[in-house]
Amino acid sequence: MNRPLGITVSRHILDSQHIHPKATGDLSSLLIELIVAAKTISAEVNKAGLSDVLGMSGKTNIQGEDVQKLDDIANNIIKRRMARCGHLCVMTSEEEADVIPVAEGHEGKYSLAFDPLDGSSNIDVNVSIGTIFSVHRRITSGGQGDENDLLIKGSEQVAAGYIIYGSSTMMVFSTGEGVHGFTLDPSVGEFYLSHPDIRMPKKSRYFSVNEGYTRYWSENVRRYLDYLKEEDKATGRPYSGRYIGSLVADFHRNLINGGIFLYPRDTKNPAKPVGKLRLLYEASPLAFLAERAGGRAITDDGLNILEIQPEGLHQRVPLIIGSSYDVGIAEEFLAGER
Ligand code: AHM
Ligand code: MG
Repeated sequence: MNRPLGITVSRHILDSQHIHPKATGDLSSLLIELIVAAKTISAEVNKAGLSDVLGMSGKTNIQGEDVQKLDDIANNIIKRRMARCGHLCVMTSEEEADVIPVAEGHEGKYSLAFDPLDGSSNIDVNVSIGTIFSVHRRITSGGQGDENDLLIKGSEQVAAGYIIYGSSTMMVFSTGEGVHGFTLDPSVGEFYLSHPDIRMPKKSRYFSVNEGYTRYWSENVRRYLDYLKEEDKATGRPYSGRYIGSLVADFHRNLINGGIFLYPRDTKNPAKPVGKLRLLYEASPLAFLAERAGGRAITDDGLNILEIQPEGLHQRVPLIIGSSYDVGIAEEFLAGER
């Protein structure tokens, strides 16, 4: 059977690079190397039940969370490969307290923030998980980089994206112009363009939030949730709830079908005063994709996620992200205007 000739992700990256006459190809090489890491993680995730990689690693990360073995494996795969790619000066990962240096003599002009395996609680039960990444241009000059190359506003990202290990493995990313999705053909070991120029529907019928925490939210957030459960005048039905508990998977569904995801701040628990999700390698890269696809991302006090100046590698932010119309309505509730 003759299959249509698909556009590989490497072809797509190189073609996009040619649009920019001044591009050196460094970002393209960086992304191509990251794709190899993604394929390696995908292979590990796909055979997880067969090898001894499920369960806890026995370690605790900087966030005080138990590190699963697959978290640890994915972290090492990205860190080892990317440290020698020649285009990075420093990295940060959800699983490491301090910055991760690159290999001596392999320093380059970008920095990388990543969550190696997001949605850890779903690892052992065969539910979609993902890898999230964010690339910035370094601001220090020469040699090894430092924290300053990572503590940069999300609006300055030069590339961001995720890999979702779901019913198929997909990579979705943007280098600033458009958001494109590529599906891994495991029989060939290659990602092919399957979702060119993804646009997030303006208005949605879905909301994603962990409602178990309702009692910890502000009055305004609770009123917004009540609004979502009222009958919509146009459809005669309330919004539908969809929550997987893997940010990548919840975001991916909302990106394709439209939807709003919320992880508001916990107002009653002093240990979690600003929500759960991390700015540098969860909120900011997904906010970059949302905006490039026509959506929006704000905090629960109305700040644009991409305009927050990061103060720490593992800083947390309340996150509201999704279809532009719905984020707009949420914003009005959060400001007490409705
Ligand atoms: P993780 O990076 O340790 O997996 O934590 C982040 C995950 C997100 O994928 C998801 O949106 C959220 O935590 C779910 O948290 P909760 O179980 O509190 O609803
Ligand atoms: Mg995470």
